Amino acid sequence: QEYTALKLKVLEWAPDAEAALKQQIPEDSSVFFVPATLRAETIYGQTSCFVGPKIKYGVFKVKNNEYFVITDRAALNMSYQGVFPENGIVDKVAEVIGSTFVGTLVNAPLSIHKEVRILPMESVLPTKGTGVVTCVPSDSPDDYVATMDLAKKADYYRIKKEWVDLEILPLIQTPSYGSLTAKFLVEKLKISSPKDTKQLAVAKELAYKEGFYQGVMCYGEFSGDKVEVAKPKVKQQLLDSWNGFAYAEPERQVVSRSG
Ligand code: ZZB
Repeated sequence: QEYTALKLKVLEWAPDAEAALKQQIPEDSSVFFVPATLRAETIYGQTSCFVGPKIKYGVFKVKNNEYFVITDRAALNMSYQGVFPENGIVDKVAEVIGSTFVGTLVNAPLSIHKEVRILPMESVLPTKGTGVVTCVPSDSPDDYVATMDLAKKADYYRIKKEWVDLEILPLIQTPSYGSLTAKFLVEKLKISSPKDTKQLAVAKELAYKEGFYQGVMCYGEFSGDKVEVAKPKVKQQLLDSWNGFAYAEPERQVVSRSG
């Protein structure tokens, strides 16, 4: 799988995260949450960024003053893809449980919503991508349902409702599902909870197919282009502006020598 990794720069830490990290990270450094996506063309619609609340993340020093928040396994994979100065070697400066980050404000590159919050999502897999997932509720059924659930139970999740109240704008027009594919499919398949994983997997598959083969961009610089055409262009823009980089997942997992 070749993903596009995005760099979401921390603008303001949640208090717990600040307390956990202030000893380890110099004040003038840039720290990035780094979600991996297969759908670069949807990043205009980022409304938040998810971490698994129980997942263990590392804060890795990438180069002078630049740090990434990702899982250990993603860091190790990246270390063989030219992300760190030395092949196979990573410099972990801190270890933090996902829930600690909730409420942190980050910059979402190219998004309509420039500043978004780190929020918890139970279904984030520690074994896939970077363990960080950017939230695009217009086109990802998982993200749409997670967002609705967070808004409904803001107190339970200990988040502010306004962190999930960002407007969901149409990015991609499709013949079968209109321009808000995720909402359409979630309602059509009567999915009411993030726990409805079977139906969510069906919705995701349908959304991928329709978006890729039939979708036409209705927002952004490549408005009017088919998704197939816009996807590599958005990806290239992200690479050129250093807001993203290619991240490949090995077919067989790399195992660290110590573990
Ligand atoms: C933005 C986005 C916009 C995504 C969309 C999807 C869609 P895959 O491999 O087929 O499941 N993702 C990435 N890492 C994780 C993880 N560790 N745990 C859970 N979800 C993860 O697809 C990869 C996609 O799953 C990624 O692309 C990411 O969400 C999420 F409009 O990023 B995506 C129809 C899907 N639409």
